Amino acid sequence: MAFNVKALPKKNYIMPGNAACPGCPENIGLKFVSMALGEKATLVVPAGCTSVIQGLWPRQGTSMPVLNIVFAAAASAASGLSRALRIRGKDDIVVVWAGDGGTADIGLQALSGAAERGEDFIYICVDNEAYMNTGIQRSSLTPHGAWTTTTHRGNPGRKKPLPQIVAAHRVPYVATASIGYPWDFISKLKKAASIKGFKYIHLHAPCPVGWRFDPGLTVKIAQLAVETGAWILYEYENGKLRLNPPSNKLVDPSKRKPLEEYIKLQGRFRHLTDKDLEELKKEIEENWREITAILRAQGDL
Ligand SMILES: Cc1ncc(C[n+]2csc(CCOP(=O)(O)OP(=O)(O)O)c2C)c(N)n1
Ligand code: SF4
Repeated sequence: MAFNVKALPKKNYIMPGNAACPGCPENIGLKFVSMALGEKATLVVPAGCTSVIQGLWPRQGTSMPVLNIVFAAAASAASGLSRALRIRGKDDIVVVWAGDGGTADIGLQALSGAAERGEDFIYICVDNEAYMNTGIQRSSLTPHGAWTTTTHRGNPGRKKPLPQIVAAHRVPYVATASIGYPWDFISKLKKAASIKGFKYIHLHAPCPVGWRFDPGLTVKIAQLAVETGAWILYEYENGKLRLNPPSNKLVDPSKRKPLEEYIKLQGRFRHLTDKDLEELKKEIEENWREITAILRAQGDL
């Protein structure tokens, strides 16, 4: 959705001096949420880094209203909040802001229920690919081979295809996004806000602490994930899939940067064996194959 950059709110909704680590992707992403939705957004935040950085009075670091809630209940609380606001005639936008652990593991049941009921809110999974707030434990969104404190030799599993799982609920809007592509994320937020019903945005959010990289590299690593094809930017609108720039130019693998450029900057992949690297590449190719098969079936490729 096109938007006028000059018309974005000038107000700073994310306060300086909050408790985030330097280079925190959750803070960066939340700033974009506030730029896209401004006064209209009410956040529902389950346990995780953001609940500690932004949600806990008196240290709250955002001027957006925040409802802190237990892990399993984020999507249920957002359902109730959104319904109550509508009954009162208010058009505030309820936004769940939950980590990958809080979404793909502990909050999945409530998320699925809200999606299936067609509740009217935006669910954002801020995916830093591990349970960061409690010390970098593996989640079901940790990629293959990544070190975490519970996978010392590298994650033997692979990343759960959560956006596809949510899309299978036939909700009106599902998108992937990245903190390295703010215009794409902001326009997806604005589009989601204009649609009635359940909207899901899966935000890729590289974490310097858990991924072991220099905090000055957060945005670069987010961009490399997309440029190497490890993270694909797309959206489903009423069931129709579309690739978004720059991923729409990367269907041909020869157009992508080598995966090694993304991997080599991260300490969590330092121990990676050639076999692990091949496995990771295989997984990424499978993701692309699935996406391109859908585009072909739609007649768009
Ligand atoms: C039911 C329950 N289990 C465990 C915890 C402890 N806990 C608090 S934050 C957290 C990690 C959250 O990870 P994630 O959702 O990925 O968000 P992140 O910290 O990475 O932002 C855990 C396990 C909890 N608060 N509630
Ligand atoms: S651990 Fe990562 S996600 Fe959590 S506050 Fe620090 S930089 Fe942000």
